[in-house]
Amino acid sequence: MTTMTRVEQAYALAREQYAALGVDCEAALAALKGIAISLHCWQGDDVSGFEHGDDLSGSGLAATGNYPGKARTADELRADLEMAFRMIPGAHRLNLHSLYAETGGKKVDRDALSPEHFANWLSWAQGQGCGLDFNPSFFAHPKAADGFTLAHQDAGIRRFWIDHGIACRRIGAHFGKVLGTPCVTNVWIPDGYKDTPVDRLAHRRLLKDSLDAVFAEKIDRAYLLDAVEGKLFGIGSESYVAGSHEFYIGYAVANGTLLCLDAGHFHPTETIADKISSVLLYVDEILLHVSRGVRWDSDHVVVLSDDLRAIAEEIVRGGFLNRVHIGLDFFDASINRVAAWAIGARGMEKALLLALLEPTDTLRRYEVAGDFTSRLALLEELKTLPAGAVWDMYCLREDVPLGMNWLDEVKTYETRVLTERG
Ligand code: RNT
Ligand code: ZN
Repeated sequence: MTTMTRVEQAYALAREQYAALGVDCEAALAALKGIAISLHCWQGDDVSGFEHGDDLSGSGLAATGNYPGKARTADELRADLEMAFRMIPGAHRLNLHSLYAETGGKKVDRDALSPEHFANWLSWAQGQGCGLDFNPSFFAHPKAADGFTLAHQDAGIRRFWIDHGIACRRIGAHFGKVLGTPCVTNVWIPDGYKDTPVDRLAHRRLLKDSLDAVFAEKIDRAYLLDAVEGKLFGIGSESYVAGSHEFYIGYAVANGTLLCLDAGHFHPTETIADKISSVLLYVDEILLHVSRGVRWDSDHVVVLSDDLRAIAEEIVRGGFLNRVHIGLDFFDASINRVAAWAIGARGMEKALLLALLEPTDTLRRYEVAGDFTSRLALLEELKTLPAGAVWDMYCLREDVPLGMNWLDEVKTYETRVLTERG
């Protein structure tokens, strides 16, 4: 039997099995094809960027591992991204950080960045047919060395970072306008204290004012969607982070920005899945940074965990697919970086597929009727239905390697391209 026949036959059987529960596999696949995941550029080079300036110390972030072959230039990073995109079914987006500017060897400080420094990225995105998302980079810079940026006590330092934020919104808007799809531009800052502060309010006041200055310019939402990302703690900011979750919930509600929920930014047993239906009662849209914390905000590669499934279920069950922007945020330097992108993005896609294959109406009916026995029994039954056959069919149709074949291609790429980088 050829692989194609096997996949088609398995899919036909799976389709019947799902249909018996009232689930339409074709509708699920059509919905999945419409979901774009924003692939984060920073997995490709351990959040290094091309400024060749400061490292991540003071940012609260850490990429651990020394797997060979990390991208050293924008061309290498783009080649790696193209390779990763070929392993992921569907049409997706790229999420860029301002650190990845190409300034042609000229030193251009962050407050002076403009669309011209991202011209290669933009024409690459046009060629790939992918949308772009963007992030100002408030770290890995001498003016962020003491751990404060927008909430710094020093007005001059705040001004520098405000100007960076303003510059990045204009770059994002330019991307959105040229590509015809709004650019989600996300503000995350590291600002915080290692040890217990006395004044928890002062920096938050400063941050609020700085954000107001960053967002003062009105920009059409058809081009730019502003998002703000909170955090519980970072390395070196264990006791206090000015931009906490509550701070940004308030800010997003009061100012009409998107709220970004990063799966690694809460207490270790706290999941973001349960937050989605709450915050979407008060903000129009949200951004997710899908990540996997292991004991801390470790940014491990996303896998098909219960947490990930719960996130996808909440998006699908709530009918929120058009209000939730899904971005990935992890950086593992201990494994092949292209494979890391592929594993994480494919995991996210699989979680969405599983959620789309759920007979939610039936489950809801049980719930409303108080028949929790049937609800639990059906949820358990669903776990062993042949979703893998539906996934294989999706990969086949999207012309992506089936099963583990994608890894063979990535390994070949590693031998031919990555190990050559020395
Ligand atoms: C840091 C935040 C932030 C970064 C990226 C690089 O804790 O999650 O989103 O990971 O901007
Ligand atoms: Zn994040």
